[in-house]
Amino acid sequence: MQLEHWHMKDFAPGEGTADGNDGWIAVTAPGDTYLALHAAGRIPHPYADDNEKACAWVETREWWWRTTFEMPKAGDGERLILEFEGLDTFAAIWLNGDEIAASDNMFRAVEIDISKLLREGTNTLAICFTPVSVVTADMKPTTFPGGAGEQIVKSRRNLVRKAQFGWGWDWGPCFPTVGIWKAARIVRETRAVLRDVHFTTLNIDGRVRIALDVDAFAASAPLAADISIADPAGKVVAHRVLDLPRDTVAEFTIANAQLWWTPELGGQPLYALSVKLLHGGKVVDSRTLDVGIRTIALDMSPDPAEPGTEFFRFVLNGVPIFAKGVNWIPASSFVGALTEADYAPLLQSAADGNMNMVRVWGGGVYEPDVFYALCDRLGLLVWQDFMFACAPYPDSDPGFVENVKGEIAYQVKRMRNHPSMALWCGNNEGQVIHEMICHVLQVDVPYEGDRLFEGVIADIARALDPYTPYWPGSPYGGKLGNSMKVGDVHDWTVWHGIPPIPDDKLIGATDRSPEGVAYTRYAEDMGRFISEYGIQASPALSTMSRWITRDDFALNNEAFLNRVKDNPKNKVDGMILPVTGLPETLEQYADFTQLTQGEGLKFGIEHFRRRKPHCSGSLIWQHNDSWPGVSWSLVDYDGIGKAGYYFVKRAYAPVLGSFKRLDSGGVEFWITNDTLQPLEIGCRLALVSLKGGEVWNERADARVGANESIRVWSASAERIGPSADRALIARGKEFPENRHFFAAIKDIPFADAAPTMRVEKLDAHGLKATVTGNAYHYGVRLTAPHAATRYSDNCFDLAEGEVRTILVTNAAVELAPGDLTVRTLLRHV
Ligand code: BMA
Repeated sequence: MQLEHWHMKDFAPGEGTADGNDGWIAVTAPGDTYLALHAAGRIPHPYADDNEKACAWVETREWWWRTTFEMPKAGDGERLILEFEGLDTFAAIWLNGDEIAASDNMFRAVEIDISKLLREGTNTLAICFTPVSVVTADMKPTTFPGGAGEQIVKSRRNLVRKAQFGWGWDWGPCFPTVGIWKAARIVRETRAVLRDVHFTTLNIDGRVRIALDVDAFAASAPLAADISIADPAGKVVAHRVLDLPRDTVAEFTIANAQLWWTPELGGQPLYALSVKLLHGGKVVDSRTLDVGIRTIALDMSPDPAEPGTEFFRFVLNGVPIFAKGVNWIPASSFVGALTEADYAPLLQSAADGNMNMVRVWGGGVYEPDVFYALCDRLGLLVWQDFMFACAPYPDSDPGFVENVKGEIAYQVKRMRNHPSMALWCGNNEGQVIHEMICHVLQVDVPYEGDRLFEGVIADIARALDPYTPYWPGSPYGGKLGNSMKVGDVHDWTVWHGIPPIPDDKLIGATDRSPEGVAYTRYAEDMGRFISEYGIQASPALSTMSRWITRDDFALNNEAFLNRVKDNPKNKVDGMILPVTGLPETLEQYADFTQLTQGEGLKFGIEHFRRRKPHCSGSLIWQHNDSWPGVSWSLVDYDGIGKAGYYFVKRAYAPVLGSFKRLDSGGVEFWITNDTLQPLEIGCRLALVSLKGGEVWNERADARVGANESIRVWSASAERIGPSADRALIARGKEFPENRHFFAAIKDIPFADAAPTMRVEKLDAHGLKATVTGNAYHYGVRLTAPHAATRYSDNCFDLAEGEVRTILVTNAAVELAPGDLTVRTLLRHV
């Protein structure tokens, strides 16, 4: 029985009680206190205007949630288990006036046997949530060396097993949630239950293993497990009955196993694993799981072509891959209210963007089962951080460590069966911030957290899931934790101005000058795997204006600056100044920041992919938003892809054709082939004048091996005669068209005119737009007024006479041809 309908009420800390009928507000579980308050008219919408301040009182109150239910008592051989998948966070659980259990970790499930506690008739269940600040008030703080980093370890968040972003981050507001954020239910169990089913692929010849954990709490007859596996067409390909408790493990070899791949390498066939627990021949419990047959490994062998370095590359079914993806943050501050309808389009946009990996970042939450199931279906590998970020953690406090142990075991067991699961990672940026602080302070002390990330957590992850690699942190490797020679890199030279670490040494100091943060500095990054890098851009103006109701909303005023959480709030200026120049209006701000993000990420991705296999991964910071703010996201809170999303989609194509500028002024053209098919490339390189016409055009032929990146063409500066009004264009049927300019975007004389567009209706939810270039158009953007509209491509360049067909769909809204407009993004200052 699901316990969905609850009521909640707030009190001064220590004064709450579940009695009385006044002032209780309806709330659902899973759900969220802030949104329930808003629905009841107690607070304005937390995301609108500067209501963050108006909601600050919520975290200071004690919250009670209560519900009533009726449930027949446990019969012979039965028990009733009250199950909470997640309570946020310091919760005392009361049943019929008695406190029966307590919980202090949002990331652990709570299970209580209530068989003997139930009443005939109505039972009252109540949960008291104590404010976090009350609990942490007496705790000894844990800080970085010298007390550094106080501002990032706010509200003693690191002492509490609760989503760390709740107290605000450099992309999100401060809304520390409280309440029942995951499912709550009572389960009637009979005789015996399946506590866990663990599926593993042992090898790619189809050898798989299923291990069961059974709790036979009142067995009175023989127990058995009926295990079967059906292939994607539904045909049973493996079947066995295990005698329990003697046999708990079954191994099968699936004939002609269809392997699970990322999309550029193959399909995502899912097999249906079914386990039935039999007591005296009767089914008492069962599980069905979608599983995939695949192996995953992390290759960290020496890279002979770059002496002194090690690879950091994922190996899927024996094939080294280049990870193309994004970092994922919680899709709302109010995570308890998210559903599949929120996850599906966001993950689909990652898959549509030619991505094959998503990193679940450690400052958020372990995502719900549906998130990983979607990744399984879409072929998105998951780099899973454990939920620790940018802080030291009290790793010598036995109570804290015990709590973490329970959390890790629960979460690894919950997520390990997914074929998408590619890496367990200790935390986000704990070690690297510590090492940088030690470097600056010239001290040498161990990181508080090492005992967790090198010890406790590593041991549990390896024991419970020996077939998925474990990595202690992100970034990690080398003396300063952000080495280009070993491990993964967070590249924040661009945007934050943090110096790169080419040789286990910091080069220079933080430099936020336009030259210091220029996106061309990605070319200095010789790292193995770039697991974070990014550039901020405005969300669509429609997204901003939906949440900013003030009449005076304008560029850089208070209403606007509330949306910017990074500091200083004008950090973007240094990025865009040399690219597009500074904006004078909100409209220009949106265009300029979006184009700079797009150009910068395109530049970075192309550089990292050309370096394959020495670099084997690019994960952009960040895919999504938790609220309608200004951030590094590619897709804004309303689900609208920024220009950067489309730049990234093209640059992440399985086969990439990209230009590399040489110091000599010459240019090379490279093909990066991430597929397993060797390619015979026959492409055209054209030097065009942006005023019209071609200067020259030639054919380049090349053979590019499977999974290979090579230079296929080059031209000297003399041949090109680089100037602002020229562009090199590459066209070939194997890769998305690409181009190279010879001046900053702001200095290039692009046509102001929009291309011609013809729109046909395909069906109720689909349009086909044909756009034709009248000149060289830069950043052609198609727009429909509805939030979740999808475009097969957008924000692209179109040369004179060139014709492009774009499919426009919206699953929820009927589209009419007149809905679609076209313009070019860039407006000169
Ligand atoms: C990294 C991330 C986040 C942060 C981002 C942008 O540090 O791990 O903590 O939001 O960069 O600054």
